[in-house]
Amino acid sequence: MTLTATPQTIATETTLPAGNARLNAIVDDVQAALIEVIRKHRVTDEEYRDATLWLMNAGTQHLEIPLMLDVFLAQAVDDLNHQITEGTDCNVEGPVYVAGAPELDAPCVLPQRADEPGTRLVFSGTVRSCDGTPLVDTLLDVWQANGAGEYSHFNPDVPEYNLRGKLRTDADGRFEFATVIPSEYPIPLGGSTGQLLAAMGRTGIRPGHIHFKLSHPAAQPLTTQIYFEGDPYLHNDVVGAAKDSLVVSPVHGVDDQGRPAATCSFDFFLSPVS
Ligand code: MBD
Ligand code: FE
Repeated sequence: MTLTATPQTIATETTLPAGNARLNAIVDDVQAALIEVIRKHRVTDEEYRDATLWLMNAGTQHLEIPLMLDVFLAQAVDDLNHQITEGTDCNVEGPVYVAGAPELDAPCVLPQRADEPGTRLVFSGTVRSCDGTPLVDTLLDVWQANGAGEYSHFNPDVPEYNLRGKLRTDADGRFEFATVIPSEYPIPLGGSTGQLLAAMGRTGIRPGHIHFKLSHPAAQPLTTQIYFEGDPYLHNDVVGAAKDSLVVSPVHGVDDQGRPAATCSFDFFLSPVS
């Protein structure tokens, strides 16, 4: 008798009525999609074992699984769940958000060192509802890397809460804070995600960006990121998250001490609570 390599149908266990039907359907589809990949690329025993080891290693590294999922899947989930036609586009939260950033009073300056790497930047703008009404007292939770691509809490040399802070819009819905322009940024590449990207020949770089979480009682919360015109990685983002609608054009000049400095502005529009 000759054995054929005809794919067998998947032998799945029968499921009990108490099982979660949605979970069942999703896990079945994930399994079917991966089996499709295995068949399409004729995955070998050795490759299967390598993948198992790679995942096992990732699981032993702090924050490596969330980083890996954010690199490959987060923007798809984000886009699907925020298909809002009005309002500012959303963008992935990413793995480096830290709760508990200090609340800043006007004039707001994101916590930073005297010699913080990066061009000085004053970022201003407004927060409005989609009909244009200023949203007074909107909370903006802001976090970013510096001009050397370093985030606090993820780089041992950077002080806690460096370039992280919370501020509020004023009576006209305006906000303003002083910071530095974040540079293009290699995601943390020291673990399994970096190992995979390097093996694939990818550089693992994101365009420079500032993260925002905006909240106001009369509006839907918004998590997004702002990018900078001219950044060479805008269309070559390892996470595939950068969107044209979220790009600002900084105006370059000098500050009152003659140092290079820039300004930029962005108006956020929040969707009404449904
Ligand atoms: C980041 O800083 C980030 O913003 C995303 C989305 C993924 C990895 C690192
Ligand atoms: Fe980031």
